[in-house]
Amino acid sequence: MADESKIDDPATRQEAAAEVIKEAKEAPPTAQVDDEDEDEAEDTVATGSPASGAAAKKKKSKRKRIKNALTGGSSGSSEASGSSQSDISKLMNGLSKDQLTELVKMNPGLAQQLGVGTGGDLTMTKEATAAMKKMSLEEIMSGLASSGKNVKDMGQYKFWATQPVPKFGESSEKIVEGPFKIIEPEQVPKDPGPLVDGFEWVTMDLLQDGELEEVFQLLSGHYVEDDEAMFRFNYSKSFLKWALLSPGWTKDWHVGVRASASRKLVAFISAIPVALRVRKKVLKASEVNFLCIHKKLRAKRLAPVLIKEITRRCYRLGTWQAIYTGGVVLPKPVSTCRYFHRSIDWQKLYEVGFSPLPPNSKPQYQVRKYALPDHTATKNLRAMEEKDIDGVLELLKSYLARFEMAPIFTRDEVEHWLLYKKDSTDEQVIWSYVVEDPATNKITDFFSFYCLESSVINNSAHKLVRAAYLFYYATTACPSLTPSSTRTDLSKRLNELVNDALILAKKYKFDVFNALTLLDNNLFLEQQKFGAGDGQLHYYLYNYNANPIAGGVNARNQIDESGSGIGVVML
Ligand code: MYA
Repeated sequence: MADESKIDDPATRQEAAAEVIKEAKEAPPTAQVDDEDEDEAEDTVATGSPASGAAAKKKKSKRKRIKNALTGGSSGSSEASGSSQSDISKLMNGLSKDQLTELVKMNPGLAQQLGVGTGGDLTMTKEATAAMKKMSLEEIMSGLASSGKNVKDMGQYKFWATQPVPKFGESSEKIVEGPFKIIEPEQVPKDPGPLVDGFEWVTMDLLQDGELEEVFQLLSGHYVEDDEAMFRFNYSKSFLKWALLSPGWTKDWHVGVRASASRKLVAFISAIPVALRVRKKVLKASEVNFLCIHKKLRAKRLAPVLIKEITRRCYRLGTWQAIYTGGVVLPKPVSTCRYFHRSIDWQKLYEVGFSPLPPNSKPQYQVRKYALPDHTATKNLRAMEEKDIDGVLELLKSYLARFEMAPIFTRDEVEHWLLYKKDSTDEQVIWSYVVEDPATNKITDFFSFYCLESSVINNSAHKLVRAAYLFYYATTACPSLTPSSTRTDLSKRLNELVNDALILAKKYKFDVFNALTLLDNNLFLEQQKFGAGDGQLHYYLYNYNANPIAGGVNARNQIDESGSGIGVVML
């Protein structure tokens, strides 16, 4: 799944940093800036009266902003990492040198973690940078220092500690990759586990419009929101059909929970099959997505029950591994990517609170900065057609072979995932374009993006943000496909293609264009004016122990020039 992310706002982080310093001055020297206990204490206060509740909420959100300033991101990652080394690198990234100096003076514990003295000027930046460079890929990718004292204890992951997934704190030595456990088919229970009284398992039939509508309604009211609850993903019904009825799909993997009396759908989880290559091995795996529980049923340990049920159903069909993504830190990511956002309609993004106005700028400067031409520039670029399926498949297969983890697409999957059929009654979800060489009729390049809208919560002027997400692309202009091609050639070509993708996204009325630090995206993100987001996406494998894979960000959570090993784009 995607994670709700918006443009990271350095000004807000600077402002929050100032608050951190103010609070640090007022607090005893050993006080930690914020932690879950404090949040919980505030929750209790918030139940007092509506007025005190609002005040407490405001305070909580202020604290959260401070926490975000320190951790540089989602509460999910900070929840698990406390003030780990990786948080510190984000902190350094977010604060000015003066602020950092002052903060370190106020917090000797932090100084110790940074490996610097508490007095005077922060001439430690170089040393701290060097220390960060020494961090293992594992530490960087998981966004956690696995041996750091602030890592959430594995014992606190009551459910995940029992599952065949890697654990935090385990040795970061290179391991021989493979399944955690081999399950005999006869060991797999034939029936679902029990649910609490009043609820029952259902298998959703998404070919029935009524049932599709129910899943849509559940997700549109209760699915992923950003940390400040400003936006919530709004996967359309066409999108859900595209995402969940892909080649090889089975109804059995569309699992719901209904309230027995009202028949209301209150929870959902899904899986689709995927042939996933992790380095040299190809796994017959499932992609688990759209885990969602009605807001009123949260924190009742229903999620582990749903996860166990989808696992049982995958096992029953001989699928022993899975891939899933999320914005929350769980044991233990195989990779971590960062979101980047390219404004298309800057004015609207500003009005809904997605994009900040940078200090010393004016709205009209921002609008001008993100202006795009009306027409694409790449020669022989056109919308993908049915006749292109084989050419795209061949190109994509060779291109994805360069990444450490990538799907192995079939012809049917290329058709399903990439080709928009004009005669379809569904609204368009996927936009794909190819470049055909007129001399050879070969497909030399292609790119695609999909549409995922987000509801804007509590905004009277705008109800939706229409976002394009960069999906798969490939080009022959890369060294492994064309030996005479250099990395500079690849970068140049990708910049041309992505610039055209932006122009097309503007033509189709998208407000923003999102991409992660995966594939070769790092070669164009900055040049194409993508701004760093406040969201991360962690990649996880179930029942498969793999060495970490670079996610395109370094220890400072900034673009890593050496690129990413991730070649899987999840919805
Ligand atoms: S990611 C999208 C997740 N959905 C949302 O964020 C929508 C909004 N939120 C909700 O609906 C709920 O908050 C959810 C949790 C359902 C997320 N992935 O029931 P609880 C653990 C995995 O009391 P709730 C996506 O769809 C948490 O650490 N585990 O909590 C991919 C704790 O365990 P532990 C998660 O808040 C899904 C336990 O759940 C997640 O009411 C991949 C608490 O349960 C999460 N995103 O509900 C699923 N969030 O005690 C795994 C919390 O150990 C698939 N938790 O810390 C694994 C592969 C299975 C197939 C294998 C086949 C071989």
